[in-house]
Amino acid sequence: MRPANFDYLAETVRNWGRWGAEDQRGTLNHIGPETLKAATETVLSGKLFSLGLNFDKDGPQLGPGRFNPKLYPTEIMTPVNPAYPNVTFSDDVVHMPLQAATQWDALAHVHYDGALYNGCKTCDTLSVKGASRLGIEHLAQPGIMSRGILLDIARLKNVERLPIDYAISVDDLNAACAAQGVEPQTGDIVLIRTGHMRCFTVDQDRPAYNGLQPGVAHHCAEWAHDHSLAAFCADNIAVEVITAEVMSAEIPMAFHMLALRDMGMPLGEMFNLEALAADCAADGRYAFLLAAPPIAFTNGFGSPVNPMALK
Ligand code: UVW
Repeated sequence: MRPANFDYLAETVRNWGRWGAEDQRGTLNHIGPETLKAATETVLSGKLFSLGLNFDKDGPQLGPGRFNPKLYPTEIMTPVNPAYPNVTFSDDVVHMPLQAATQWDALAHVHYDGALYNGCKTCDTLSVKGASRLGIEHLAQPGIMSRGILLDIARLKNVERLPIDYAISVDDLNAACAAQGVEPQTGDIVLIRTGHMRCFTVDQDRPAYNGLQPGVAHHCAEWAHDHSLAAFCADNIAVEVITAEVMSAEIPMAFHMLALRDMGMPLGEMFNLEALAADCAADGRYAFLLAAPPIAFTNGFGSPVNPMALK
């Protein structure tokens, strides 16, 4: 069976054609010059937070499909000019999935019923060459920057981390906005803190981090649509709640499908929100300037990112 109300939600949130038949940036179109100018007004303290995990062999992946990055130096202390061997350079190569750690999902990342965002047919779009449309390069030009708002659901519930089967509801999102003093605005990028990141960063328990996990329920897509959000990110692997039920439904990972395929809304995953959340709790300010530019891997289904929040 399809998840509850799935077809109604899909029709309600679908943005196909809204920004033209050729559009490949989806809800990032909600970010205009006025949004960006207003976003800079949230910068008051000059405190900067990196929300990215390190990319290395000790990353969050379990393999074999998605594995942790392998770094190979290809030049080590090679003289720039053999005449002066005491002046050298070093280079390296990295072998890694674009989904290895903190990442953006491109709009081509998921589909159902033969179509991707904006009605792009999968048979015309997806191949061994990657995504001929909706690849990550379209989100990278001119990049992703906007006002970010943190909704710390773990703090709202007074826990360090949400239970692994916790499905964040629209009521939770509204309650977090009220408790944390933020009102979602057009073009905002919402960051959801579940606390699940601590399975990896504190417990170093990769199977637990990759396993069942708290996150948003699929009907939160309508909330994102109603608020004209630009993107949705979280500290877990999948943004959405991952339970046996979510994975065994006829449309598994329904929030992914509604967000990426119907809305054209990029998803940011494995954002490390711990330090930012502590600072927001300390000063009571949950809005900031967020810069999270993907790398323009042409035809790519995703991109690593080192998001930065400036308060
Ligand atoms: C899938 O692979 C479907 O999801 P994620 O974006 O969480 O990696």
